[in-house]
Amino acid sequence: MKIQQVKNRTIIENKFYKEKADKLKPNFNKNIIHPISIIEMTPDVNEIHGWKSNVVEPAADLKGKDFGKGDTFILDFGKHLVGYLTTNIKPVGSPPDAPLHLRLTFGEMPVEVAEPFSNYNGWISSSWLQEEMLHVDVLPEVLSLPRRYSFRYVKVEVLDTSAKYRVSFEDIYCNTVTSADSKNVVPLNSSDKELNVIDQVSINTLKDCTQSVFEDGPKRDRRMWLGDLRLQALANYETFQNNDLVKRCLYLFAAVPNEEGQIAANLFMEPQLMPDDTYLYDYSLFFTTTLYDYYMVTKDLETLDDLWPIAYRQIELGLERLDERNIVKDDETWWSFIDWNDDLNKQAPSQAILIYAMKKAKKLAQILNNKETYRFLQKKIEDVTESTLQHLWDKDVEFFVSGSDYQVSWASQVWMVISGVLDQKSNLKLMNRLLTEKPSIMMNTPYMYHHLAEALLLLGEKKKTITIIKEYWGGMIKDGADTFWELYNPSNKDYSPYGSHLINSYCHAWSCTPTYLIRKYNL
Ligand code: RAM
Repeated sequence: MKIQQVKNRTIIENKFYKEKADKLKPNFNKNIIHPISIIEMTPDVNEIHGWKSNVVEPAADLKGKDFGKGDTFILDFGKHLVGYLTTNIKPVGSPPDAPLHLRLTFGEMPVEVAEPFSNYNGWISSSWLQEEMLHVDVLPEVLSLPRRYSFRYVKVEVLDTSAKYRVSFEDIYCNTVTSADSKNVVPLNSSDKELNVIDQVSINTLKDCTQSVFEDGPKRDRRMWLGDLRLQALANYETFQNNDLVKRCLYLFAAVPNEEGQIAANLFMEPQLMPDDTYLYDYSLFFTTTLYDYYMVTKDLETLDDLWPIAYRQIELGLERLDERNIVKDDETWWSFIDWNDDLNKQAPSQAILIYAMKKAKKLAQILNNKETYRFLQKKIEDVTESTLQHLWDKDVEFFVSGSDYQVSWASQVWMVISGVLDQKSNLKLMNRLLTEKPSIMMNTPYMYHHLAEALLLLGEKKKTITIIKEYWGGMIKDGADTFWELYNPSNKDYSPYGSHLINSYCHAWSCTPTYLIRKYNL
């Protein structure tokens, strides 16, 4: 696994862009949600991660109960929520002669409240695990937790009261937050019930990730990544139509490039706008394509005009990585994301993404009547496409190959189809070969599955896509998802690139696209 730390970098802040973004800060919609049930988690090998939740009694029954040292209960709020928890705690018995010591654990999935977090041994920070230990000195108390949590389940553990008093939890609720407005969503009303459910779960996923910016996941990383933004924006156009938020996010990314003009892979919003020191070859290029998508939906020429220089700069930087053959250089110094898969070679999919981005940029140049750039891109696209076919297409295996080992992966074929280097007939043949040959370098994320689905839809393969959507995203629902997950490998459901599924995000932006695929392509 690679961690990028760029030393001595300079950020060139663009105040004009930043001010435009600031003016577009969204309003939040809030809602108070109470838990539905008190549950218990029981081990079950047939359930994902080995845990099944069983209802013990309605959450309303909590009111008559009191708890002392060592007592625990788990609440199920019935659906995934993002927001702030409040509970009204009262003492029962003698006057409280010692503080109340509590632990609260929040879980998007049963496993997070069923297994101790001390089991976690992954390589990213354990501080992402959602847990709160606190002392309450004065009772009664209306306790409102300052941190925002992303959860469906809450485990309450009374670590201690005293021998003389116990506590009751009179009320517990979550104040949910999102800047998405559900009133804007037109119901799908498909005759296919399964697609309606998948559409709704996609919308719930997008809603919970839509905050002051489009976040990747409200549990983790709680920040905006360009690859996620691109897909969220597409799903958003078909649903919440929060187009000003897409605009805000584009200006935010544009406001803090490095000294070369490269846009960072992700941004922090607090304590002030700050780019991460991670730069991904593919994500930077997606700035240009996200601007293209935004313009096509909104026809907002002013924004296109403003952002075109920095959007075009990403293409120039992408082209700088080409070797003398016009092939993206593959070495140890770069990181292109593509998918979570340590065995995946990124060269061919990155080459395809460069071509895809150049094609979008060419259209933008045409819209802006920038003839010189248009002609330049036209020629470049031809040259790079020709080189791709010459050096990366293997006539014998009839697949695109990547890297010095000539690797055949799903990602390379899918991206080459999306970029349109072959004609439609050959693309169709390639996708059919891919689906029957099933190369061993598979896909691990809904992010990559989205691209598989989109590649098929670009070829008009609706039936095959519906099957994939039902098997893959529908599979998550069967495994308990009420928002879609960051990672899902149906043949290894414990998969995590971080070393433990406890830390995976179970409401993840890049997973929200079935609503886009279903609505955009009339599935
Ligand atoms: C992870 C997150 C995020 C993604 C990056 C590349 O940190 O899942 O969504 O964009 O990886």
